[in-house]
Amino acid sequence: MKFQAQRTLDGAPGGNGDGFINPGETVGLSVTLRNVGLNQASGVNATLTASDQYVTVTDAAAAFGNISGRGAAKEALDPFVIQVSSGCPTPRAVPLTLNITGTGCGPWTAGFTIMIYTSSQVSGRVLTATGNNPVSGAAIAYAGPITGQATAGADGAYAFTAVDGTYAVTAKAAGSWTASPWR
Ligand SMILES: [Ca+2]
Repeated sequence: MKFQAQRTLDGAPGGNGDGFINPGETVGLSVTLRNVGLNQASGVNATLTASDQYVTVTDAAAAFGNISGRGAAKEALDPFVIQVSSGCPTPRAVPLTLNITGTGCGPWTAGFTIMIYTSSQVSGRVLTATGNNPVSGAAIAYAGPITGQATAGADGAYAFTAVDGTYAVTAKAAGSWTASPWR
C-alpha cells in the first residue's frame, strides 16, 4: 500500500479556501492510497501522525473500505484533520506518517510531506511605457514557489494569490513588447 496523493480541504470555517495550508488554519487532508499488491485489500484504515511542534492532528483516523489490487487507487472516505498553530513560521515542510491496516493484510507504513505557507494577495496594474495607459487584457504570468497566470482587467489591474517566496512576473499584450520580469 502506497501513498499516492493528498488533497487539502481548507474551506470555512477552519480555513480561508485559498487552497493552501496557512498558519492558524484547521484543514482537512484527504489522502489517496494505491494498492500495489495483486489482491484486493479489505477494510483498510489509516492513522495519521505528525511530529511537528506547530501541527496538531485533531482527527487521526480515516477509512478507505476495500481497495482493489494491481495498482488501484482510492481516496479516503473521510479526511484527516490537522490544526496549524498561528505562530507557525513559513514556509515550513511538515512530514506526516500514515500507519495503514487492513483485514488480514498489512500493516503498512507510508509518509508524505505537506507545505505550510503564508498566502498573500499580489496585485498591480499593467500600463504602457509611454503614456501610462492601462493595458486591458494583458496576460500576466508568474513563476516561483507556485506558477500561474492572470489577466489584466479593463483598467490594467490584475491580482493573484501567492505564497512565501520570490516570483518573476511578466506581462504580455498584443502590440507591446513583453515587459521584462520583475521580482
Ligand atoms: Ca488556506
